[in-house]
Amino acid sequence: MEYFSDVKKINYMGKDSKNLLSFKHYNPEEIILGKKMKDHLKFAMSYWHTLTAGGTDQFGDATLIREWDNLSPMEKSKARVKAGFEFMEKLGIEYFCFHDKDIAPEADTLEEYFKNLNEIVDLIEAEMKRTGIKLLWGTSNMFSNPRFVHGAGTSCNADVFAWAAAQVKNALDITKRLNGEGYVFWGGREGYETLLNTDMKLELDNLARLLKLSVEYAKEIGFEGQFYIEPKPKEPTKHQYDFDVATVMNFLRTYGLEKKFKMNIEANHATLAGHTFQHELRLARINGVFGSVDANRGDLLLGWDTDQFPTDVYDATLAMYEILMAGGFKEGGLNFDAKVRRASLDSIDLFYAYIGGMDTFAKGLKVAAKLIEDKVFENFIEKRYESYKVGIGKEIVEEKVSLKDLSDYALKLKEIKNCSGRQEVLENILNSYIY
Ligand code: XUL
Ligand code: CO
Repeated sequence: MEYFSDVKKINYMGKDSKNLLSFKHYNPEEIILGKKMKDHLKFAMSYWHTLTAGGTDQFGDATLIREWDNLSPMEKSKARVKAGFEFMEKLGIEYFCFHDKDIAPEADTLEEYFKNLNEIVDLIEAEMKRTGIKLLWGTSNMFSNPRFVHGAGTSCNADVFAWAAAQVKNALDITKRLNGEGYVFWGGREGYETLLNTDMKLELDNLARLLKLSVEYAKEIGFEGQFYIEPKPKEPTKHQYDFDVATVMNFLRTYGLEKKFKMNIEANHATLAGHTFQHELRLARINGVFGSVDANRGDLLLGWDTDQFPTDVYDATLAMYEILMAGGFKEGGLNFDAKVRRASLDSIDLFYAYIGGMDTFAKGLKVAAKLIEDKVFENFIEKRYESYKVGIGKEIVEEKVSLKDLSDYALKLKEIKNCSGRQEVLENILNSYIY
């Protein structure tokens, strides 16, 4: 059965095409900086937003009607697998990401839940074999079920900690079985509502314990994929422990986990933390912890995690600039952690959304590659900091001077001359590359 029969394979038709079901910039086989566009971008479909989301929000019920809505829970899960692979094939998307809960119905007992999961994983495995589509990363949903009301690894209830451990164990088994390139921890409820009832130290220690146990188990089963933490400052909790890249790096270093994890950076989480997407990518890059990306965008006027599809070429260019400068994706990729608006009622809107996101990042990639080829920012930055290449600057960098040496040097200075930062002209140059 075909689930999206009104859509055929989406092809690249170039920027002047009027066909709304075509790519204007994403030309998968085109070579950019010596590599195919599709291998630079490694686009992935998010199972949850694409196949299970119904358009609910804090005030309203589901609005999005799908072919599989009226099926029994297991049949619905099977239909979603088929629809998901058809969707990815039609868009030429080669990766997907999922939470355990996205693919199979939960049950009263863990045993039954794992049985459901296994049955669906069989089907996913067969579809992966048929299509060559790969798993970018797996994860476990430890935030939706009421049992996680106080958190998962950070719950005050040790039984919940054990349940979470069981879910992670099973999700790691599945991810390994499906040759997943990575495994993500996003701590949706790993945070607090009020410190009046919270043992912050124990919660953080326990969160680290859960991560350590997971790393150990991965070793035991021979899972060699990359582990990621996905930072987010808040929502659903008032304060989430994985606040931003800097906070997560400090956490990992505190608990000796820094060599085991990289970052999965989401655009909308960065802005919620008061940073730009580029800032979070840059910080990860310069610290060697850049891993993967959840591409989306928020809405400045709303201020919560709206998870909209990325359409801003400026942001995508700067993101691709950081990604290329980090050496590009290795185990990671570009997962569209984005959903259509609840008024975008039809299945075809999913295609328009992905086409827009893919074209935006393809254009961003092309512009970023050109900027890097021409060393636009590198040359400027190199010149801006040239005082550290010679004389006193060189000695500072080589750590050959004491505070007293510097003081003696400064006392002899007659005048200090600063150069312009040239922000406006750099912005103009960036725009001229985009236009
Ligand atoms: C929530 C979010 C998650 C993670 C995976 O804001 O981004 O979907 O990406 O758990
Ligand atoms: Co995400």
